[in-house]
Amino acid sequence: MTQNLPKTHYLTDYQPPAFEVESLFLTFELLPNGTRVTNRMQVHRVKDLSAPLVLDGEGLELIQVDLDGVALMPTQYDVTDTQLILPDVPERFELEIVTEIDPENNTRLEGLYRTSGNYCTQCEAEGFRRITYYFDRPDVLTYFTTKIIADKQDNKVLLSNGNLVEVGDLPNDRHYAIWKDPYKKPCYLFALVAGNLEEVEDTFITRDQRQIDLRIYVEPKNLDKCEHAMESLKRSMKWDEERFGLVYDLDIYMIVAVDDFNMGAMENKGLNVFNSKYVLAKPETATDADYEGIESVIGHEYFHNWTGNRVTCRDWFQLTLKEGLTVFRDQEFTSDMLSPAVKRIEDVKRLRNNQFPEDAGPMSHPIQPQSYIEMNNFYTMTVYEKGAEVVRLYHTLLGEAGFQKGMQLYFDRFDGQAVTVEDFRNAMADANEIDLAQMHNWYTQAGTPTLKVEKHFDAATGTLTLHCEQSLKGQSAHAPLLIPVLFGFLNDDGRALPVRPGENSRNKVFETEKGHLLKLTTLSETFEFTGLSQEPHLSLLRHFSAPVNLEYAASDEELMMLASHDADSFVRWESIQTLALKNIEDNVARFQAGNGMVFSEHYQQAFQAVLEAKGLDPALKALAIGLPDLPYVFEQFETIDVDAVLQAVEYQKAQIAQTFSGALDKAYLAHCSKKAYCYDKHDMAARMLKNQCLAYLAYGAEPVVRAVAQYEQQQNMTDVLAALNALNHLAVSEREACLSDFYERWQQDTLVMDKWFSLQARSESEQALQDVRGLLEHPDFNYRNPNRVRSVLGVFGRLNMKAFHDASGEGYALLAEEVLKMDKINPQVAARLVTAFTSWKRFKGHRQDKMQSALQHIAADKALSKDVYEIVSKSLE
Ligand code: 0A1
Ligand code: ZN
Repeated sequence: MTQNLPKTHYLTDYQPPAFEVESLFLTFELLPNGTRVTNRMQVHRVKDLSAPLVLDGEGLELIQVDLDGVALMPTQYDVTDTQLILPDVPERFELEIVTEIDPENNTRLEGLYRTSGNYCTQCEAEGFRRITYYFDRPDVLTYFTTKIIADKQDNKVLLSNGNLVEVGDLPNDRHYAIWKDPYKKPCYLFALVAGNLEEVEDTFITRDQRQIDLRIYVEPKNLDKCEHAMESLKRSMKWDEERFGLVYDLDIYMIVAVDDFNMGAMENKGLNVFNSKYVLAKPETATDADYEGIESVIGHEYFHNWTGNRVTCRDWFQLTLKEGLTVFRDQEFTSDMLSPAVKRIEDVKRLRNNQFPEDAGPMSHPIQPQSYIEMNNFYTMTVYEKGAEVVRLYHTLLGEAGFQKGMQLYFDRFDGQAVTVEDFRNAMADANEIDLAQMHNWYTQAGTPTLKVEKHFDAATGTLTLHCEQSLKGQSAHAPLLIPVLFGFLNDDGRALPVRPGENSRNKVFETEKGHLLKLTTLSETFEFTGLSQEPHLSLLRHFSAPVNLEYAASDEELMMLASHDADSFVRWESIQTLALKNIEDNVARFQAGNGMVFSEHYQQAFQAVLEAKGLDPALKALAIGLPDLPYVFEQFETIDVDAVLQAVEYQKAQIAQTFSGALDKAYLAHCSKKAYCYDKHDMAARMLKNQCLAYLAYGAEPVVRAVAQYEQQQNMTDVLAALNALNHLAVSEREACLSDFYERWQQDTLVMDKWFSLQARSESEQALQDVRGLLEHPDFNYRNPNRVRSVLGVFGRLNMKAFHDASGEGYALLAEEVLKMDKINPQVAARLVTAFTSWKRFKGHRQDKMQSALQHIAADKALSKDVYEIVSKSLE
C-alpha cells in the first residue's frame, strides 16, 4: 500500500471558500517538456479574516510568486506536495504565480498533456491543480482569460474557452491567441487545445436568430469522419431549445477529438474535448452502436452547458446533480431521436449489467456519496445511471409539464451558481407545490432496493389487494423510499381491465400521462382495487418506473401472456427475459446436482411467438429473443458458480439455435438488405434483428456459412463486426482468416483496431487467455492509449467471463500484473481495470481465494496510487 494512508474526504466537512477570485488571467508558453504557466488572479477575502491562503497544486515546479507586484521570498510561503500556502495575505490582492509543467511526460492524462503531438487538457475533477496553483474546487467561480503562446509550425490552432479576442505573431516563428470567457466558471471547466488540427465548420441559428459557429477539430486524416458528429450537435441544440427551452449562450461551440482520453468526453465551456471514439464515424468504420453513442455523447456534453456549466456543483459530492440530470436529458434526447421503447430497454440493460453489480459490491455508494479518497473513482454507473433513474422518478411523479416547471425554477434560482442536490429537489417541489422531502432518501442510501409484491383476489367482492414491501439488502433500518410503480391489469386475453382504487388507496393511486401509477411511500403498504369481475393479471413496473428489483411470483403462463400482449414494451421484454432467466436458473441447479439440462417449453413458446409476431418492431424482437447478459445472470445468485452459469447459458444458446434454426434463418434473410448504410431507426432495427439471428446461428449446425458470407460482403461495420462476433467463439480457420483480413484492411485506423483487439480479448475460445497475452505484446498495443488498454484488459476482465475466471486462476494473475503496470502509467485507467476483482466474495470456493490473492498482491505494492488503493482496500475490508 502507499506509504502514508491517503486522506478521506467527507461531505459533512464542507466549508464555503474563504476567498473569492474576481478574475484570472492565464498565460501558457507551450513547450512539450517545459510549458510555463503564468497565473495572475485578483482575489479578495470573503470570510475568516485570519485564514491563510491555501492553493491546490500537484506535480508543479514553482518558479516564482508575486503578491501585488512584489516577488515573494521562499520564506514567505510554504510549498508541499499538494499545496501552496501563503500565511499572510491582505483583504484584497493580486497574486501572480509562475510554474512549469511537462505535458509530454504526462501519462496520467490529467491536467495539460500531449496526444498525437497536440496539447490538450483534462481538468475535471481535480486536474487543474496539475496546471497551476489554484482553488481547485467547483464552488470557486471566476472570469477566465487565456493567452496561449506557441511555435507556429507545430501549433497552427490555439484554442481555449469563450470567445477569441486577439491573435498575433511573435518573434522566432511563434504566435499567440487570447481567449476570453464571458461566463464565470469553476476551473474544472477550463480547457486548452493546441496543435496542427484541421476543422470542419458549420453554423446553427438559435431560436432567437443568433448564428453560432460550430467547429469540430480533428487530425487531418479524420476529416471525412465528422459529419455524423456535426449533425448530432445540431440536433442536440435544436432539441434542447424545443424540449427544455434552453438556448446556447456563446457565439462559438468547439469540439476537439483526441485519441488519448481517460473518459468519454468533457463539457469544458465552449470547448468540449472528446475521446475520438465519440466523434469519428463513417459507415465502413463505425457500427450502429457507435453512431448512437456519438449522438448521445455529443448531446450529453452539449446539454451540460446548462446542467453543469451555467448551474454547477457546490462540491464533488453533488456530482449527480449535473451527471444524473444530464444523463436523463441525453437519454430523453436519444429516445426522441430514435425509438423510446428500444432506448428504455437498452438503458435498463445497461443499469442492470453495470450499476446493479456495482451497488451489490464493496464499492457500493449512494448517488450522493458521503465520502471518497479519490474523486475520480466516483464517476460511476451509480452517480450517472442510477442518478438519471432518480431524476426520472421526478419526471414520472410530476409529468413532463411539472418537470419542466421545476427545471425553469431551478435555472431562475441558480443560474451562475454552484449548488446542491437539495437545491434541485426544492426547485422541483416548489414549482409544483408538492412535498418531495422523501426523495432525499434516494440520495443517501446505497444498494438496489427490492420491491416485493403479493396479490390477493377476493372473487366474492371483486376486490384485489396488492401488498408491497420495500427492502434494502443488509440494511434493516433503512428509510423508506418514494417508489412510483406504473402498472396495469389485464384479463386472460391480454386486454386491459379497469383500475378502480378502493377507499384506502385513492390518495396513493394516480392517473398519469404514462398510465396508472401507484405511489409507495412506506416500507410496507397495502393497496386495494375494487369492481373487478375476474382476477386480473398484473403488469408491474411498466416503463421500469423505478430502479428496483421487482419480486413478484408470476406464473409462466402469466409471463407468456404479458410477453405477447402487454401494452408496455418494457414489460413485454421483461416477461420473456424472466422466462429465460428462470430456465437458466433451473439448469444451473440441475448442473450442480449432476442432472441433465432442459429447454423450457414455455420459453420456447414465448420465443417463437415474439420472433413470428406480426407488426412488432424488429429491434424489440431482437432485444426480446436475446438472452439476459451474463453480469445480470450472475447477479441472480448469492454465490456465483461460474462453471454452472456458463454451461447453462451455453446450453440455452445451443438449444435456441437448434430448435429455431429455420425461423432464425428466415428472419435473418428477411432483414438482409443491399441498401447503403443509413443511420435510421428502421434500418438499425433490421440490422439488429438480422445480427441477433446470426449470433444464434453460429451456435447451430452450420455455424460459419452465413457469417463468412456476411463478412465478405463488407457492407458496413455493423454487419462486418456482427459477422466477426459470430465467428469469434469458434475454433475454425475462417475465424483466423477473417481476423487477419480485418487487420490488413484497418491497421492504420486506431478506432477500428480497438475493435480487432477487443474481439480477441472477449473470445470464448479455449486459447483466449494465451491470445490476450499475445495481444499485450502486439506492436500495435500501447499502454499510453486508454482506449487500447480498455479494448484488451477492460474487455477481458469485464466481458470475458470464461477466460478471466479460468479455473487455473491465470486470468486473475494476468490482470493483477497488468493493473500494477498500468498504475505507474495512468492510475485512473488502472483503477477502472481493478474493479473486475471487486465482487470476489460472491464467487465460489477456489475462485474466491484466487481473486482475493490477486487483490492482496496488488495491495502489497508500496507505491500504489490512491485511485487503485481506494478500490483495493475497500474490496479487501
Ligand atoms: N464530465 C464528463 C466526464 C468526465 C469526468 C471525469 C473526467 O476525468 C476524470 C473526464 C470526463 C461527462 O460527464 O461527460
Ligand atoms: Zn456528464
